[in-house]
Amino acid sequence: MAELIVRTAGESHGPAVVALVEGFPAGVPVDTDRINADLARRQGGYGRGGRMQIESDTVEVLAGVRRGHTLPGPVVLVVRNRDSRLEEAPEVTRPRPGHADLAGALKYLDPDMRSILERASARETAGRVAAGGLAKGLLAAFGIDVAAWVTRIGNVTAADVPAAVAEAVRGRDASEVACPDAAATKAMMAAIDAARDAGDTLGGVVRCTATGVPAGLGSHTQWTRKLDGRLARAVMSIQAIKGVEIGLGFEAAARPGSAVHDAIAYDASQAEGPAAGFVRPTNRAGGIEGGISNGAPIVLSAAMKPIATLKNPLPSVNLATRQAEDATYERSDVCAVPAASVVVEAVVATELAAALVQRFGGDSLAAMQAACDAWRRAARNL
Ligand code: EPS
Repeated sequence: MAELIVRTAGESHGPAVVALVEGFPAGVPVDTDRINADLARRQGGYGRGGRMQIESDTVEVLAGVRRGHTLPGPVVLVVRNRDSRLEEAPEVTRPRPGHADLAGALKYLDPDMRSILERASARETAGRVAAGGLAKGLLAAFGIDVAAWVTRIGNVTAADVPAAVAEAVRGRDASEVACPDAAATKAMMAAIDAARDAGDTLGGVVRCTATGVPAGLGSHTQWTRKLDGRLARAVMSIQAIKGVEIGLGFEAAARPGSAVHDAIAYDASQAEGPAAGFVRPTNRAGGIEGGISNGAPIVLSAAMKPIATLKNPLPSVNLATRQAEDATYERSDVCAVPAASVVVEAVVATELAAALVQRFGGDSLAAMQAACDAWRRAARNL
């Protein structure tokens, strides 16, 4: 069975971050301008630190693309690091609480945690965003669009987010913190300034929506194939993400069933749509029931913890002496939630592309589209 898999390689201060994309269908248009626009968005956001002044991320295609379209073979995408100084970077012996430092040192029995943090760093997500850009090209051919934005930073929550995705995206793109609510944007920036002044960091919440997803992605037949499980795993694997909710998420636990589940209606005018005319006046399930997409937009939220590198560090222990010392401080970001929103978008796009390949076969875009069209015709006559 066709399987789309994305792997990355590369250290934060090594020569490059690389993404290897296997099982991607042939004949999909590759828009490097669009990938570069996502890479630029990932670098931005109020609260980023000095590193992003150095980098200027752009994608290089090393394999798997000819004349602007994917070949059947694997695709290799490269994002070079300007701040490449892995050999010279100093040893790190005072682990930062909340970072991979200590757990990694104990696992690999290496007291120089440089060997851990370089790969644990969120720099790796440049590779996942590049691969996500490729996946977005496949999704676009099926009318699927994925968009994410920030709904919370620290204790500031967006109150006024437009229901229409295109409008929310316009608001997001005008905001310094990728939040569609202009008033909340100002308060979020003030909260980031206050955290910076205190030598502290801030986390937040990202909301992601995928529209146009046809019913039938994922499967109830095996836990490994459930779409919600796959999305949750992909999003939870992003650096610093500590919670993922689909649809109502934790709120569903507090409500009676009648206020959680989405009533079903039929609207013949939407027979060509992603649910073949079966519509829902509400979408509290977030577009997934029984591990299968139901044709409604997929909606998920992700909670990001504050960055673990603190200018005003927490107590730690020097591994070389076993003496109590403050944790290491290295140049870092105060808040990277806007960047994380771009990464969430990318991994959701990748996971949906993988589910689409599993559903409609992965040899070529044309074959997948023919299979999808055949399913749409049959679903209308269900
Ligand atoms: C990171 C520390 C900072 C961030 C980095 C993640 O890098 P540096 O140590 O070079 O200042 O800027 O994020 C990126 C480089 C990126 O591209 O997102 C960390 O410790 O995780």
